[in-house]
Amino acid sequence: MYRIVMKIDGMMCGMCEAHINDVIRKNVKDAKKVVSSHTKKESSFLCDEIPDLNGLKQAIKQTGYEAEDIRVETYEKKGLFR
Ligand SMILES: [Cu+2]
Repeated sequence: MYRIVMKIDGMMCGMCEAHINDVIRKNVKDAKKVVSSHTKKESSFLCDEIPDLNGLKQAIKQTGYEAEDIRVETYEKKGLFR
């Protein structure tokens, strides 16, 4: 699995967080644990395959926000199979 972490500019409140979460869910079909924080100016989610990050960036831009930095980390599920 991968964890995608994005720095988002323009989020001011919980509504903005919900907007970004919607954009992520619409553009990344297998996105899980979608979380956005306007205080951290950051959104993150888990996915099995690395999605089209450029497309996601564009979709976020069209919603009125700016994804400035997108980071891909490998993510290991811990403890699920024990
Ligand atoms: Cu807002």
